[in-house]
Amino acid sequence: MAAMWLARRAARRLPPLLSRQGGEPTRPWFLGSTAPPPVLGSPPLPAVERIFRRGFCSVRRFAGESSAAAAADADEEEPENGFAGGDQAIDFPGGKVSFMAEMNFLPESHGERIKCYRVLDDDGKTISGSRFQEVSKEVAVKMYSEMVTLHIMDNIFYEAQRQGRISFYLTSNGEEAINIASAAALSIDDIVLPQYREPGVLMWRGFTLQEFANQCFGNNMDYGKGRQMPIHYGSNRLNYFTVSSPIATQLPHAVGAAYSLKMDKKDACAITYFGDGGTSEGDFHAALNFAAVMEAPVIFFCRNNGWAISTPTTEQFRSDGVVIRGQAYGIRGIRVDGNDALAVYSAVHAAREMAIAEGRPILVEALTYRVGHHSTSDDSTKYRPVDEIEHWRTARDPISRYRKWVQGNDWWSDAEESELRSRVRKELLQAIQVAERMQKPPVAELFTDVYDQVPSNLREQEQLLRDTIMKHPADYPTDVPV
Ligand SMILES: Cc1ncc(C[n+]2csc(CCOP(=O)(O)OP(=O)(O)O)c2C)c(N)n1
Repeated sequence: MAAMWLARRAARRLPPLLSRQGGEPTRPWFLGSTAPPPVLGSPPLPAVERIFRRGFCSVRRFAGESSAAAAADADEEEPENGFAGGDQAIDFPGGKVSFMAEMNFLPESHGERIKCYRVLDDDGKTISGSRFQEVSKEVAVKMYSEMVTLHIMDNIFYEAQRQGRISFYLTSNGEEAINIASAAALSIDDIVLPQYREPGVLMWRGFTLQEFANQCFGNNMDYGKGRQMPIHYGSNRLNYFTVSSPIATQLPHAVGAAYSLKMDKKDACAITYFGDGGTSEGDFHAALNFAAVMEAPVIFFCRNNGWAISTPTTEQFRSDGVVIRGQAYGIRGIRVDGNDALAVYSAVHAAREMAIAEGRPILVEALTYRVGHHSTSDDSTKYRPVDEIEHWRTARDPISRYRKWVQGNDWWSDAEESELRSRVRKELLQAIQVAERMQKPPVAELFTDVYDQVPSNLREQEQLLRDTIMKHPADYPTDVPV
């Protein structure tokens, strides 16, 4: 009976919506939209109207209502959603859903953009009323020192590439706070699955400048045995998966790693980093969905730096950034100022606690800007204005902003600053010299570590490579033992 009544009420509400006179419907068509509602029903009759008229009429026929009975209902008071009575919701698979009589489409946006959590203002002062995780002097100073170290390492390795000493490099310029502050909020037992612009996380965990240099020079001490391009760092010891250049492939892996931590009842989570460009990959969506339904303790950390090589975010997605998408998958999230070390630290600290204690994924979107070129293979001045880059490099620099706060607490001095900078520079130049002089892994290593027993086709390839090197020695590096 209730269903019949619902159908009758729905049918009765149709005429104003589909008015042939072209008058305004009585209710907003698109929730929250400022655009005028479309007027359906102006001649010629649009297909959608024909469908709805047919649909609603057939419901009335099914309900077996007479027009007299419908007319008798006409004066009844209407509730807000167009329905009255008890049966306004049905247990569909997935839960109870209420009905509405209006054909209201969900809006494409909420109008106002999701707010961004921030602790430090542009001058490095804590914003009044801001809530953040306390940091000890020791941690605060280590965070600052490592942000500076990362910046210097980037500049020196970048130069080394320009001098032809390494084949490739990619900086984290402008994203030092994201790197170091997020790492500082984690525990060493948390498993990191990086993209490629997060070497600071590894640095925080104790990867030495010499280890960074060994990887970039692909020498005998490189854990990847020289088989990868520079910047593909990884460390078993430090729970840091080897960098994955194919975008977003690390995200589903992170969900699996997090789920295994949960099964083992470990007091740890997984964290995976990715850029705004990575969110267009299918792996991003698969990973978020899996994490939500499996209740995996994983932190999805998106570095939304505005650019995916030359693709700006306006061409990447039309959603309000990335954090909003968490909701669609049933994942809690926060948008944070990625150039504010204290905000990043506090958000990741809280995310980690929730992920582990409640067994759930958390999405963190850090808003920032890629100050450097995408990599040494890129010239970003070809596709974005130089003054935009300069603005972010100077006025919005996360390092100087955080320094003001640390120095404002009397935890840092100008003398310490110059001592740090000259020490790190010296250590790096020394590390590069050592790495450069060290022998390269022998050719044979190219074919190991995948199969327990090297299969015959790979042995053939190895022989072919040796023969080719012997035949054309000038085309091959002399420092790789054949
Ligand atoms: C699956 C895949 N597609 C394309 C590429 C080429 N590629 C390398 S980096 C990059 C841009 C990634 O941008 P984003 O994820 O925003 O990270 P960012 O470089 O800005 O830190 C692309 C498209 C790739 N490495 N992997």
